[in-house]
Amino acid sequence: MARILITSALPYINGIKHLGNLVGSQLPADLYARYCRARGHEVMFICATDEHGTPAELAAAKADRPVAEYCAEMHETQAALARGFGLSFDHFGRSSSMRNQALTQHLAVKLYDAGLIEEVREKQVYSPGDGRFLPDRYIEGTCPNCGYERARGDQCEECTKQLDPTDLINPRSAISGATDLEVRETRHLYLRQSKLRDRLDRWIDSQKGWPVLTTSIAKKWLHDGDGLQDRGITRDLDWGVPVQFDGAPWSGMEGKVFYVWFDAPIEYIAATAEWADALGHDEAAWRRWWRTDEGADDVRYVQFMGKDNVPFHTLSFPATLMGSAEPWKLVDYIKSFNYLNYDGGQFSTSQGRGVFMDQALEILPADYWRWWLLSHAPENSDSEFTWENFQTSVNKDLADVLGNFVSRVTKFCRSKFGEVVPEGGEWGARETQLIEDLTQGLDSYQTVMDGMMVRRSAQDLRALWVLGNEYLQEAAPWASFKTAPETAAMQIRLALNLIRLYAIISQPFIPDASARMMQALGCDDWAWPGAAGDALQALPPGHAFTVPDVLFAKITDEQREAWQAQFSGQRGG
Ligand code: B3M
Ligand code: ZN
Repeated sequence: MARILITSALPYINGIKHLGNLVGSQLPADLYARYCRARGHEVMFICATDEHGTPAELAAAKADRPVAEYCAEMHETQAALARGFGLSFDHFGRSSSMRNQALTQHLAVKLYDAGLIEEVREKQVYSPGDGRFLPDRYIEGTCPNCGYERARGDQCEECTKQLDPTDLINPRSAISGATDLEVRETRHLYLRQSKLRDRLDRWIDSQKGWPVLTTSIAKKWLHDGDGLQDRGITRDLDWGVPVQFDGAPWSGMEGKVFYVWFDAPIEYIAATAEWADALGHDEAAWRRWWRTDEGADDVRYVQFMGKDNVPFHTLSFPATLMGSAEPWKLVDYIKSFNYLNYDGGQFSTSQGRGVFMDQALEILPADYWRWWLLSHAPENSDSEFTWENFQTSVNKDLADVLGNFVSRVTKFCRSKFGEVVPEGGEWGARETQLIEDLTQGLDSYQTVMDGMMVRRSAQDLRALWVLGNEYLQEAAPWASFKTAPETAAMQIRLALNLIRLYAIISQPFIPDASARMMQALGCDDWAWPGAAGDALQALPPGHAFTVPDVLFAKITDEQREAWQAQFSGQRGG
């Protein structure tokens, strides 16, 4: 049994997330967390809302609400949607928590003590029309790297380059559109990341088996020059972690807060402390996950995120932790994702394009979405959601393959043997063959799940479902029942046990359906199968079950067309 710390990138507070966001971090992280728990590991699965910075300010202003209230409400909304999707966080925290404030300020002091923070007089964009300094995200313009015309002052969404606002070509205010921007002088704290370049470089080199997507982005920022420039970690904003506080080694920083990307990853740690607080545990309870001097040296730490977040997790956050000279646990493996597109274009929060988490759950239960999203996760390249593809995959995989197996087996048993597991004789040659195939299939499934190969895992799981259908087709208990009812009984006993095995191994993908299968089987022994042959003996003859309601309803052409039309434009309301 291992101890596994899992964090998902923190969703911004600025609105309900779309399915592209979901599949880029929270959902695959949940898949892995559920799997690790099912395998008997001790898991700490952490997520939180990322509540600071200009995204929060802008969204609150747009909603005409005080930012603190806006964040509190939107946090509850996002937490409810996370529950709706079955995301099994041990804690869903808030980066605006006092825990995060204290830890962010603490780490800043440690970095200062280590000579890694300096005060810099810098010139910053001021908008006379808006009457304020414009933080990075309030400035839009053309990316100097790729020419994308709607790049923001902190990062180009198109090419992932981290930017400074003054890099932008033709900059304009994102608040008012004003182009009469001036540059004025102000003071900020800078993190001297460049001093850590060699250490980071060696650390990244020492990581074994990271996905190419992760290391290539990290290496690019280390070696293409400007990824590891010293960066300002403070901003002229009201909402955020205050830079001036009791015991701060600097002065005159009133009215400034830490940059959102400085405090957001620290919230991974702080949210674990929030978890301990919520459960009334002591400090040691969370520190054993994060302090290598207090037990975290045997923790395996895995992060999930979209590719645009990789530079912050491979460079900036490790720089914060290493630079503090305190024994914080660093990430062991970063699983990163490309983008999911929507029906010939991009999902877009600002343009309300695509399907959002709340809308998805209004249409269909979470498992339908979980299955499609995970089995089409944008791992090796971008992938695309289309309604046709969604319909096909739900109808074929979930309804025809898994759902149909469960329904045929339970109904046949009820009609011939009643709602109890029948006895029958010993396994024959066909059953032995099936057990061999299941053993191989399970082995492969576990290997790819361990390796977080999300699509491959879905394929392997589906292949295991297919084995059951093939078996049923060939064994044909409805035929054997006529001539050899004992054989039919044995076949159905195996098949009922196979439903249990499917429930257990499918649970990381489709937890609700799995729970319903187990409930119908009257079983709460979720032990992960060791040897397939043993697992198929778990439900003994005479064990009572019930026939479950339809597990997965097929999506009709009419439904598909209606949804296609409903989601073709911008999100209403
Ligand atoms: N909120 C960006 C995003 O949602 C950011 C992630 C923070 S992870 C510490 O893509
Ligand atoms: Zn760009």
